[in-house]
Amino acid sequence: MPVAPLKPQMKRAALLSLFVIAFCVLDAYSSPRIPVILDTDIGTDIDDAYALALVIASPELDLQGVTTVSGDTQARARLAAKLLWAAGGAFRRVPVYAGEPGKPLPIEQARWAEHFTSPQLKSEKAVDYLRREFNARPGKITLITIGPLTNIGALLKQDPGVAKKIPRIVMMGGSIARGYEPGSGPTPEYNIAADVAASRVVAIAARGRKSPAGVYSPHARH
Ligand SMILES: [Ca+2]
Repeated sequence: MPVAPLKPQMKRAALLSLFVIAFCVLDAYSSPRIPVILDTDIGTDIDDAYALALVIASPELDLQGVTTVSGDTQARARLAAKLLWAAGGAFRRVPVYAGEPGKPLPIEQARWAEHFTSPQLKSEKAVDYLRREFNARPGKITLITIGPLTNIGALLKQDPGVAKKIPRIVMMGGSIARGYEPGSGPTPEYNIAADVAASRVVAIAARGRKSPAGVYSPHARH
């Protein structure tokens, strides 16, 4: 089956995703096997699948779990789980947790994993998993977010004390110096604008931290 070429915006998003994860890898170079949790809205644009594939291919990262966010989170969880299953080995034991379902959105890739099931698909809610993990291993696990911040906002709202137990958040989010198009000004960036209330909770939690949440935006770097 022929693969349709990526739209320019999807290409940019894919490159951004690779950049974000690569930054995390470089930062972790002196400390191999950084434990990470990936929070993703995999399934709409292709960039999140690329990002998960890159995490899988990065021996510097020790993927603890995947949480899904936005729209049909169960379908997104099946996609992530099937990709991890295809990777084989220890990745078949990486747990995947769906977040609260949100407003229905097109998930073009969902058909690939429509009937997929595996023991790594967990029934525990994503926010409960995140709260349990960060409380069990304070200061140890880096959080990578490449979707709207709904799960993270809910986590910090339910348990504000968990913020100091997350050493770093590497986030795809924010438009600081320019927007999506050449010459455009700062634009409400999708992952931030998709859940402004949650983004605000995360930003407030990060304020004043010694190691604040990292926000890496391609628009700020062009
Ligand atoms: Ca995404």
